[in-house]
Amino acid sequence: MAEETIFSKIIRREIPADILFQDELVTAFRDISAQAPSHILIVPNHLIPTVNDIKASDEKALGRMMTVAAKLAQEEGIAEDGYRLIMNCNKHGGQEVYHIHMHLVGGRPLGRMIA
Ligand code: DGP
Repeated sequence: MAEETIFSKIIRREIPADILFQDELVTAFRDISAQAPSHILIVPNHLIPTVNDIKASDEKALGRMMTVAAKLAQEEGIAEDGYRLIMNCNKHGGQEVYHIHMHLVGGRPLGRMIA
């Protein structure tokens, strides 16, 4: 059984966060250490520790994460200029919180990035 992270407490609204969207599958909230004018984390409500742990039964939540990313990009006013969606996995990927999350980052030019 994977251990819960701080994100489960945010999802259950046990600790404060700037939540922008929540439904039965996903929650989106502003990153506490924003790297750009818009920096939002979109997470499944149920715990999946890393991308390596994703199962077919998670596909509905993962699809909703993409739909919500597109909706929030529109609402943030960054859709036309563009933005980046990032999911870090494990140590080499720079993952710090072991509850999968998609970073939605935009509001400034981000430059080319592979690593
Ligand atoms: P990653 O390195 O991909 O695991 O990114 C984790 C992100 O989570 C990092 O950008 C900072 C953010 N974060 C960590 N703890 C909290 C928190 O308690 N609240 C919020 N809003 N964001 C957090």
